[in-house]
Amino acid sequence: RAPSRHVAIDLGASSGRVALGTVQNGILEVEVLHRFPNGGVPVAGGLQWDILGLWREVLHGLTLAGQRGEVASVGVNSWAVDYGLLDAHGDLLGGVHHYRSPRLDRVMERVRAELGDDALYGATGIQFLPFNTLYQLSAERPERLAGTQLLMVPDLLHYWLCGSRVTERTNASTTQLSDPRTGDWAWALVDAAGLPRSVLPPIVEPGADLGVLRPEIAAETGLTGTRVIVPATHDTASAVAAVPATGDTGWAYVSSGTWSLVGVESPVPVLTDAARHLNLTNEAGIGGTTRLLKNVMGLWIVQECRRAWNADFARLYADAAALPPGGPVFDPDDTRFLAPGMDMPQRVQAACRETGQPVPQTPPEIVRCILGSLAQRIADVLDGLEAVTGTPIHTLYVVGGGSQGDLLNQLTADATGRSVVAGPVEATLIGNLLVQAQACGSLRSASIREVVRASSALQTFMPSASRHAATRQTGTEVSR
Ligand code: LFR
Repeated sequence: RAPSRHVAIDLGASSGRVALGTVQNGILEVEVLHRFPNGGVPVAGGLQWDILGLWREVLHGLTLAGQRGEVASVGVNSWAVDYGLLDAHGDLLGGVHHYRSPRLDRVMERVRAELGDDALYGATGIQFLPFNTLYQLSAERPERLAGTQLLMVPDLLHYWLCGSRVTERTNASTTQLSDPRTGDWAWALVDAAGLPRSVLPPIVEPGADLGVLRPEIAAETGLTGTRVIVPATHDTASAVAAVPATGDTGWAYVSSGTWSLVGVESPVPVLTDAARHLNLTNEAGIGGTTRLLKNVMGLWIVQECRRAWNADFARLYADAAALPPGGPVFDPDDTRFLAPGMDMPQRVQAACRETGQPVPQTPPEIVRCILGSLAQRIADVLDGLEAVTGTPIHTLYVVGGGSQGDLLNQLTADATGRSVVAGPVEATLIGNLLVQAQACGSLRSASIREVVRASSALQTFMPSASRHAATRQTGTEVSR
C-alpha cells in the first residue's frame, strides 16, 4: 500500500516545529523539517505572541515539505486559550495576547464572584485558571468584541491556510465557554458572561476536512492538492492521543513540557463536587473522550531560571542529579510562578524560605528543588485522580519534550511509587499526524495508539526503594 504523507505544525510556548509524517503498514515515521523558537514579546506593559513571525515560520516549513513531494494533508496545533479577533472582512484586529500577560489581574476573581463557581463548573467542567479564554474575553474592551469573530491560534492559522473559519473542539473546550456534554458552546454561560454570541464560530471535531490550501499558499509552498485536516488542535489533546498505553484504565499520563498536564482519559466528563474541589478539568479529547486532568506548572520554572542564568544546562542537570534525595520542596502551582521574570530563582528560594526549609543556593540545588517539587506535585495529583475516579493507577506515561529528562522521570517514579514509561518525545506531532492520517483512511483498522506503540522507542523508570514506593506496592497487593 502506498505511503500517506501528512504535515503537522506544532506551536509550543517556547518553540515550534513543522514535521512530515509518513504512514505505511501501520508505522509512522516522523521527520522534523523545521524548528524555530517561540516566546512572549513584552510590549507596552503587556505580553503578546509574534503571530506573524510564527506564520512566516509555518510558511517556511511548508515550503520545505513541498520540496519533498506530494502531501495529503496539513494541520496545526498549539497551546490553548489564546485567540485572535477578526473583523467582518477577516482581517486580524490587533495582536494576539499571551496568556501570561498581566492584563488579567483579578479578572477571574470578578467573573467568579458574578457568575458563581457552581454555575461555571457545572456548565463547562473546566478548571479555574486565571488565563482561560472566558476571562481574557471579559478583560477585552467591549467595543473590540462588537462585530468581531474569535479564532483560537490554530484556527487562525487554518483560516490563513485555507479560508475556513471554525473552531476545533478540543481547544474550544479550554476556553471555559463550551459544554463538555454537547460539545457545543455553553450558550447560557456565554449570555450570562455578557459576551456576544456572534464572537464564537462553529465548532468542528478533530479530523474535520476544511478544504484545500488557498491557491496563493499552494503556489508559494509547492503543496498542490494538499487539504487542511483539523487535528486535535490543543497540543495537550494531540499529545494525549499519542500516549502509548494499552487498555482503557489503570494508567495516567503526564504531557510534559512548559506545563505538566497530569490526567487520565475518561469516557465521560466528571463534574462531581470532588472533581471541582480538586479543580480538575474536563477538556475534550479525540473520539468524544474527556481529558480529566490538571495543569501543573511544569518546566516553565526551569526555563525561566535558565533565561536568568544563561547557564550550560547539561552540566547543571548532571550536578543536580548528583545531589542527595530529600531536599526542600515547594508548591510549583503557586500563582507567583506564572508570570515571566528574571527573578524566577529568587521566587523559588522565597517559597522554600517561607515554609521554613533549607534555601537552595546554587543553580544545581535550585534545579533539583524545582524538579523534586514537580514530581511531588504530580504524585499528589495522581492520588486525587485515583480518589475522584475510584480507579487505581499503576502506570504513568510521560510524553512530550520533558520526557527526555531522566532525572525528572526518576524523581517522578520515586515520588509517585508508580512505574514511569517515558516517550515518545514528539507525542504532540505524532498525535496531530495520526488524527490526520486516520481521517484520510490511512490507518485502516489500526488504532492511533497501536501505531504509536509500533513506531516509538520507550524507556521505563521504576521507583527506587523509597518509603512511598514500598507502601504503594503493599497497597496494590492488598487490593488484588
Ligand atoms: C500546554 C498547554 C496547556 C494549557 C496551556 C496554556 O502547552 O496547552 O494544556 O493549559 O498550554 O494554553
